[in-house]
Amino acid sequence: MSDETVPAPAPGRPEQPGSAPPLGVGMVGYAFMGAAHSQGWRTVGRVFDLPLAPAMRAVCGRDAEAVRTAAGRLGWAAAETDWRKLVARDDIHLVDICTPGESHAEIAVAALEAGKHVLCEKPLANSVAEAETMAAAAQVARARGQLTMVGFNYRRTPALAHAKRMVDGGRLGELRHVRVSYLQDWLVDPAFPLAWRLRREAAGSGALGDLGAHAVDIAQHLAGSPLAGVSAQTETFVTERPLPGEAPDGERGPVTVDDAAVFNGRLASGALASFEVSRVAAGRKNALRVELNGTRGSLVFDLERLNELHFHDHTDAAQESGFRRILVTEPGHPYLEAWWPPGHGLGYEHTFVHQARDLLYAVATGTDPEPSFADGLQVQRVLAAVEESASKNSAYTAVAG
Ligand code: SOE
Repeated sequence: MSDETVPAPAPGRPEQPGSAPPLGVGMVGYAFMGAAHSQGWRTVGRVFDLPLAPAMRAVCGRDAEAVRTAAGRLGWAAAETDWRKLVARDDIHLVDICTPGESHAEIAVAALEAGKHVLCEKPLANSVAEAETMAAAAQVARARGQLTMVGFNYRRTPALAHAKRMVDGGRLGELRHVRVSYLQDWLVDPAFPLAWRLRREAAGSGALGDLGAHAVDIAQHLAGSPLAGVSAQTETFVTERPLPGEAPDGERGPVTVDDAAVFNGRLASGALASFEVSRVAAGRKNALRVELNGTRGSLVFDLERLNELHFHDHTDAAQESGFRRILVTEPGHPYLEAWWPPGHGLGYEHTFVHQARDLLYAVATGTDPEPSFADGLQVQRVLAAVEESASKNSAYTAVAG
């Protein structure tokens, strides 16, 4: 790997749009998640009143030309080709990790040791051991005032943030069921190449870590209770795929992660929880669906209609009760004060703006952002339990006949 710092080709935005003091941000990785996080950093100071102004100082990637182009396109002032150099820069106070899971632990620990705050994309790591190392480093760094956060961005959809308020406010009563599915279909085609997300050494797991991590986080977050145990099945339907750069009928390699996982479990609170995650669910594009049923009511959310919540108030008269749609676009709904007039919805990218906002406030006030590395470690333990259960088939009873 060469070691280069190159200025971004296009002049970036002014570092401080307002009077808030700057917080230097450096990002490692610039593909899909890097672009999404960049959008958050670029926009947050233009929308929210902030105690700290993020200054997008440098983005890092191995390919000098590609990272330089990405820096210009995404709004970073400079490009680095060695993450160790980025992490060591005095003008960078927060490191945002958007690389595949295989490098999360090494970069995060180095950044924490260098005195930086760290935001890390989900899943926190590729294994429980790595996540434990990261959480331990975060705890040591916390004593020095450094903060850590995991990029479970869906907590920051206004509708799910509002759902959390409703659950905490008792509108659902005691939760009985938590039901989460997260379905995509980009792997239905067997000719889709063997990208890094399909290799265990790079991604840790498949739909489980990619989508299941979100599903588990949102279930536990909304319910305010961790999973106590799980029983699981996983499946890899397409076991070989063309190597990247090969023709669809060219050389193939083994898929070493799951295409889908189904699991159920019990929360510590006693609620029953069920999960289904898949990247081969034809027709489902980014369908994160959540349903909560409690003693006083139910809530339903679908990321493909992300400005809506459906609420059934079970205390209504039976003759008039039923699910009603709440359009989460109104004053008083989470994050909405900064955006458009009532009724004008938000999208996927806004969750990254909200994530940046919440992290900047946490840094400014010295409070722990959520979800922390400790929360990310706990999700990692759930994912490991799912894999262990699936591999043992222990709670699987074959149907007689
Ligand atoms: C890919 O399946 C993916 O980009 C996930 O990695 C993200 O976390 C999710 O938000 C959308 O889908």
